[in-house]
Amino acid sequence: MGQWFARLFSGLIGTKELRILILGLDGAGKTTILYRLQVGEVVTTIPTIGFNVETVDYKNMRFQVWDLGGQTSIRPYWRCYYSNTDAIIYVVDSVDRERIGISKSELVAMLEEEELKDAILCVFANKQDIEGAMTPTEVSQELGLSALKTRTWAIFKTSAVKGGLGLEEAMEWLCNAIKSKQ
Ligand SMILES: Nc1nc2c(ncn2[C@@H]2O[C@H](COP(=O)(O)OP(=O)(O)OP(=O)(O)O)[C@@H](O)[C@H]2O)c(=O)[nH]1
Ligand SMILES: [Mg+2]
Repeated sequence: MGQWFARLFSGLIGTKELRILILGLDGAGKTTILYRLQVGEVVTTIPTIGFNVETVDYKNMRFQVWDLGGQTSIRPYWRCYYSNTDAIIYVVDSVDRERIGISKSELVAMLEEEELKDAILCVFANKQDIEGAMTPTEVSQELGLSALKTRTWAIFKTSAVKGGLGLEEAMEWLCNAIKSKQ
């Protein structure tokens, strides 16, 4: 019994919760993705004012996932959450060609932050189930991702609603990227 407890405790102490931020413009699908990852279902969302935070377990890893509101007036508060972040999931509405430039400037500004200099970047080119969505290659070009020299990054095509397309693959990459940094 004593040994069993000891094992249980050493297991828990050894489990470091990794910190992930989900960022992106309003309406990109951040909250939908958070709950798709956590409960595996599409939930009905309302625009996030403030944040949602949930624990997500994935392949022996435990993540504390923060989903922040993306509206223009709320974006300045993103920086309050930057410290100790292991990875950023940056969600793009691949149908929103009009605001892809704004999405790029927010991303560029964020990546210049000292607190995020070691954070892994995983871009979700979301809403791929909608016809006319930009491909990941287009999204990558629009965001200027090829200019990132020192950052560990990748882009995935996702749909938070249609069978959770791409989410599994993206999480798999993220877990491996985090592991190889540790
Ligand atoms: N077709 C489609 N709709 C999606 C997808 N992901 C999210 N949505 C829809 O997009 C709308 C906005 O989704 P949210 O998850 O609330 O967006 P958000 O990024 O959290 O927005 P803020 O909280 O305002 O920053 C909702 O109606 C979602 O159902 C997707 O992959 N495909
Ligand atoms: Mg939201």
